[in-house]
Amino acid sequence: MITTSATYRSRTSTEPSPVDRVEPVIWGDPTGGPLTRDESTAYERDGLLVFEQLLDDGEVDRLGKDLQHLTRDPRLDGDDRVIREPDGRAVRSVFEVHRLSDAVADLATDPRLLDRAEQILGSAAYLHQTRVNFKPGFRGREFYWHSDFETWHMEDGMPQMRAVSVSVNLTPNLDCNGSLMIVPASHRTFVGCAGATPDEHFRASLRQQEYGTPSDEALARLVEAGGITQIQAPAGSAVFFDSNCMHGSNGNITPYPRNNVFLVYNSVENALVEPFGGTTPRPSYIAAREVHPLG
Ligand code: 6CS
Ligand code: FE
Repeated sequence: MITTSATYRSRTSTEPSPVDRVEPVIWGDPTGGPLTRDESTAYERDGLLVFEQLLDDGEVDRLGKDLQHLTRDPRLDGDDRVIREPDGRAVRSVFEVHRLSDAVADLATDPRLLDRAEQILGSAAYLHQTRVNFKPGFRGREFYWHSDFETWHMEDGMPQMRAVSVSVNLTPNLDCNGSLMIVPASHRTFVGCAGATPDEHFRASLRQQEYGTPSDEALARLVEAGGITQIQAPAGSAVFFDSNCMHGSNGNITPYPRNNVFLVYNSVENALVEPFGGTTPRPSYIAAREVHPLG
């Protein structure tokens, strides 16, 4: 089973009809561990799993200190890996953080993450993308609804739905501070989006995404079927979610920062090819084009 530009169509002049996922959700042995049978069943069904406080306070503090330094590091002034909010002030994201932080590099190969990811992917894994998304108190802006796979397929050339994101909470993710919202079971439907991808789209989309977002009708249909799970979990928790989950997060006007580090594990058998949307491949700090197996 390979996917072609005809399998999952998007970024067309009018919105294509949603299509059913053709790939498995768990590519490895669902009972082969470390995921329990119940966890595998839940991941197959919902496309997400939450492991509360997988990391201890000391590990979270080390990550937090490393990543906060990045926002003040003069060596990163003008670095394209640092994405600021649309108002140009607060830092919104820093990409390729596994190269900038030893704590994140260690986390990426931590068996508590990597072993689960490789079971889901059914193969060795490499890092497609790493980032820290800061959502500072008072000023953190929203991430509009989207499927990561839709972007990674169309703009990076990711062939199949065989990647898993792990979001590790560095601060408490509350109901009020812009915590991640995922539509359960949305990973089973590919929702194509209307609108041709602008050149160098990433320069705008990483600040505020307007292309590669579902229509109100398509989003409402997914939510009608699966609801919305708002991931409220303490610092140190890890959320595993399928590359094609529809997800987003609200802005943060509370005093409580919502900082999460994201590691995207891709199967070594799912290496990027030419973008299916026909655009120029995005830079490697957003989408790694060399495969370096982690195991
Ligand atoms: O385009 C991307 O790869 C990034 N954009 C979003 C909104 N989620 C995934 C990733 O951070
Ligand atoms: Fe995303």
